Amino acid sequence: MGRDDYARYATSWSAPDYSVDEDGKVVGGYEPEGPNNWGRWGDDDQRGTQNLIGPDQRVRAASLVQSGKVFSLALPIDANGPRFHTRPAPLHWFMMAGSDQVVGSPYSAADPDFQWNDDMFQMPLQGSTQWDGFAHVIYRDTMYNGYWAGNVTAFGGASVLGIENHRESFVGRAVLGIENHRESFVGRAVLLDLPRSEGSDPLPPATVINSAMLDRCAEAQGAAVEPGDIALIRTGYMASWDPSFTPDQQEEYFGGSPGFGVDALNWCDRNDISAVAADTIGVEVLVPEDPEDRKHPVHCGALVDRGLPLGEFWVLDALAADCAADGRYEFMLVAPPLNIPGAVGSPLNPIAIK
Ligand code: UVW
Repeated sequence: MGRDDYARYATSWSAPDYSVDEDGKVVGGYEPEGPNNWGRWGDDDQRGTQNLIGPDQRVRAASLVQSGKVFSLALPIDANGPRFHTRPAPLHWFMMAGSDQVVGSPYSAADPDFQWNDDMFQMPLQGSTQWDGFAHVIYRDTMYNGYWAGNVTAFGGASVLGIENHRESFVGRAVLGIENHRESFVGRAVLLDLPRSEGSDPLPPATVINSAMLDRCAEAQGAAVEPGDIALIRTGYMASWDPSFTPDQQEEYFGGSPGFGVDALNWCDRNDISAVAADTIGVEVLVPEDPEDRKHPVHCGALVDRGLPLGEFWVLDALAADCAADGRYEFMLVAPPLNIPGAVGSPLNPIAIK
């Protein structure tokens, strides 16, 4: 039993028409025909456009800190946040509570005056404010830079392209002597407040964001986009989320998300953008424009072809209000993922500092 064609399942199975080399890369299979970054930072690169941020960009970003204002761009992680119904709500429970010790537990015997609480948390890594890593999306069995989908298993996780490639590891620093350039997502960011420049807050459902709209917004804001910038895209759509939505209503809500059309990725290429984060479930417009194109063409074009990370469910309203008030849409962003080896994405608490 298995698959006899892309996206078709059958009781028969044919061997794929490609092979996989000793580096875990597909040979003779999918290769992007359009813009892509495969090989741009080496055949073994697993950081993609985050290579566009180095020490110089971070120094530039730090020079933008003027007022000392700090904005967390994360949702509270609870059952109320926007979340697709295939991704369960977070579970939060306690292994130990001080109240157990107050009423008498074995641990209160030795020192009845010392008590503590210990808790535990379980959640889908794609279930709140997050980064999509490159192993999140596969097209024709292939991921960014040509890595084979078989490198990610339920048992072993992502043996390539895991989110930990965006963190400087202890081994990297202390043993291999790698310089501290692998801490991704710390740099200069620019907020593009599209509802403000387009005169509709939120953007109407299913609005396709294209290059012209992004240029128009940057110009209206007087924002200079620089190579290596992380682009934060506000649509205003998150405000219409209702935690009491039924699964059908959730489908309808997410299925009308405004977001990037494929042309917006050309804007990212032209500006050497190092990552894109939005206040929607997928950055990408839903439903995508062209039914003949790949199912999620922006996910494929960004994560698979370009190695361009996507941030989803970022909370941008308070930051946008402050940017409108002081006219400064550029700031320093500190947004590293959690270091979960083998994970394909990560929740995080992005911090904008102005
Ligand atoms: C997919 O598109 C598969 O998921 P997400 O929007 O969470 O990246």
